[in-house]
Amino acid sequence: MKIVQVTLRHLQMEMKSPFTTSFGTFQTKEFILLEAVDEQGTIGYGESVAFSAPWYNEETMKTNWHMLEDFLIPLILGKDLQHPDEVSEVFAPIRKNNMAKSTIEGAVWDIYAQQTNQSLAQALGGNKTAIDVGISIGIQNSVEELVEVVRGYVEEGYKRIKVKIKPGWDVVVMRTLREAFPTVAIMADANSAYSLKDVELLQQLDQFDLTMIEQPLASDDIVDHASLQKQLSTAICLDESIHSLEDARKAVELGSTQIINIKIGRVGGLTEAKKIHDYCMEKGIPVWCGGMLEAGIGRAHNVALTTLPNFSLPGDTAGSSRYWEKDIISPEVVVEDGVIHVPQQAGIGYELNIEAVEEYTVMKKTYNLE
Ligand code: OSB
Ligand code: MG
Repeated sequence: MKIVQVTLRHLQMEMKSPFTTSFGTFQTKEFILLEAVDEQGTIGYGESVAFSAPWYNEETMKTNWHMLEDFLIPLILGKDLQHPDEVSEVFAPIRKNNMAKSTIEGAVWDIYAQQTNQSLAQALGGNKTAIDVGISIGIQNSVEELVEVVRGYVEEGYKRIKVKIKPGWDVVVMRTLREAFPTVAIMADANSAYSLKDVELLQQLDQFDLTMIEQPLASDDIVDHASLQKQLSTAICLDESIHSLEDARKAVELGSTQIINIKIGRVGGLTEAKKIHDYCMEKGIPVWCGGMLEAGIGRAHNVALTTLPNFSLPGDTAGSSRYWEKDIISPEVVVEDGVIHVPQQAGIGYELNIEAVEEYTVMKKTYNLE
C-alpha cells in the first residue's frame, strides 16, 4: 500500500437528543472524516473521535486537523506499507495525539482489508459473526425520566445499560434503577467526577450489584484507582486513563482496573487496541469497546474490533438510530435483539452514504503526494 491522496472533511451532525456527562452536554457533533486513496485506487475511511472541546481528553477536532495537515499526512503520503501495523511506527516520532493518528490508521486498515479481500473484522483476527451490545445513557432531568429512557432500551433488547453519574446524581439514581430493573446488567460511568475523598459514597454503590464502575477518579490517574479498588467490591473499569498497552499493563499490575474499556481513538488506532486486547486476554481481564458518539465510519470500526474474542462484555456501540436521524453509511448499523450482525464483505462492510456526507460537510481539503 502507498497512500497518494488524503481528503479531510469537517462534518457537523445534530444528535437526536442531547447527551450529558459529568463534564458537559453534547448536542451537535463536529468531527473529521478522512478519506485515503492508495496507488491502486483503493479508498479507505477513518473517523476522528475528537470532540469540539477538550473535555474528555486534550484533543479537539481542530487540534486533530492541525496534526493531520501539518504532521501526519505529510508523514504517511508516499510511504510503502506492507501492513497497517506499520502506521504507528511511521507516527512514532509524534508524541500523543492518538485520536489524530488513529484517523489515518483506520483508513489504512480499511484499505488493507479490501486489498486482502477480507472483512475488517477478519483482518483484525476477529471471529464473531454477531456482537452483543449495550447502551450508554446520559444524565437526565429527573430520575423518573431516566427510568423511562432505560425501560425503552431494555425493551429494545440492549444487553447492558450504562448510566452516567456525577456528584448529586449517583446513589439515589442507582438505587432507583436497580429497584426498577432487578435483573438487568447495569453499570455507572463517572467520567472522573470523584476523588478519594468520596470513598464512602462510592462504597454505597456496592449494594446495587453493578457490573462495574467506569473511571470514577481522575482522568490521568492509576494510583488512586488502585487504592479505591481495594476498598470497593464493584469492579473498576478504566477508560480515560488508558492510552496504550503500557498504560494497560501498569494499571493491571497495580490493581487499578479489573476490566478495560478500549476506544480505538484514545489508544491511537486498531493496532494498539488489538495489543491491549491480547494482553488483557492473557491476564484474564475482560475488555469491551467504548463509544465516542461516533458516526457510521467510527461505528463500523468499533463493530469490527468487537469481534475479537476477549471483547466478552457488551460495549457502547449502539445502533446508528440511537444517535442520528440519518447516518453517513448505508446500511446503517442496526441492533436486533441486542446484537449487531457483523458484515462479511471485504473492508468495513458499510458503504459511505455520500449524499449524507455532502449534506453534513462544512469544509473539505485534499492533500496529494507531490
Ligand atoms: O466516557 O464513554 C464515555 C460519550 C462521550 C464521551 C465519553 C463517553 C461517552 C459515552 C457514550 O459513554 C458512548 C456512546 O454511546 O458512543
Ligand atoms: Mg467512559
